[in-house]
Amino acid sequence: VIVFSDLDGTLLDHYSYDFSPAKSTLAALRAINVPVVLNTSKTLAEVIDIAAEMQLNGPMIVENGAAIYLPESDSQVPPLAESDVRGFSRQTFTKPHAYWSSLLTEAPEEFQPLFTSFTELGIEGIKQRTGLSTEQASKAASREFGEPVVWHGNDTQKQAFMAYLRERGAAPIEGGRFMHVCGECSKGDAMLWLCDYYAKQVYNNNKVTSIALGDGNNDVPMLEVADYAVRVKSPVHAPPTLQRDGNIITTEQAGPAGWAQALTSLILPN
Ligand code: 2M8
Ligand code: MG
Ligand code: MG
Repeated sequence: VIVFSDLDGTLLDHYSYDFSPAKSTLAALRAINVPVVLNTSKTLAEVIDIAAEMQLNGPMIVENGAAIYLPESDSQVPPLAESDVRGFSRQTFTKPHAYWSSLLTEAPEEFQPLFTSFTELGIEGIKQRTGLSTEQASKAASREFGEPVVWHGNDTQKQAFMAYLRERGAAPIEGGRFMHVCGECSKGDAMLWLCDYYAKQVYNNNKVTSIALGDGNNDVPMLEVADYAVRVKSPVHAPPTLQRDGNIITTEQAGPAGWAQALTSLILPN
């Protein structure tokens, strides 16, 4: 079994970014050697800190499936294709940040007043929008792949903007607060890639059972294709709509408390 988890609104409280209600469950999963792979919109710089606090030292999926990073210190999982990237090996699934951010600066005049990119927001703007500290906000700003934007327009305008981006190879996806503009990567594709890698490289060709947990629309791609989908309740929006049949759990509690509750009932011995 491998657990794939979103952060904001899922393993981290939507408002406070606290994960203490999930601490004992994280420890219990560690004790039975079940990997917990963070699968998030956040950047590598942000995830490094959070993984350390959670005592997770395995692979992590960053920026909505844009890349997988594996610490070189992980002795269980063999290194990924690209080696020696600041202490990690890496597998990437999309073009770099400069490509997607110039797509935004070059977008037609009519769209420009309708959005503000992370680059335009700057550290102060990111802090205001997210409640992150200066240090955390500057780590959130260090995008390597996609570019988050704040959307100011209406829904019709949003559909037109997203269609414009899609025609140019982007696959925009909405997180809890921002629209993320990146290539055709997803949390689901990266998750399946990593399951396959574990099966071949770590588990002697035995199939991996995946459990995905998320609260938002950007989690749908992984919730659709995981063996078990856990929709963690959000205090701010309805649970994402899924097309799949079966093995869907919707938690009663929000955020990390719901996370812990679902994993306790799914895999931990009572
Ligand atoms: C952004 O991600 C969240 C994910 O749902 C969002 O779109 O609301 C990212 O910029 C991430 O890097 C940042 O940490 C987070 C902070 O709320 O916002
Ligand atoms: Mg989320
Ligand atoms: Mg603008």
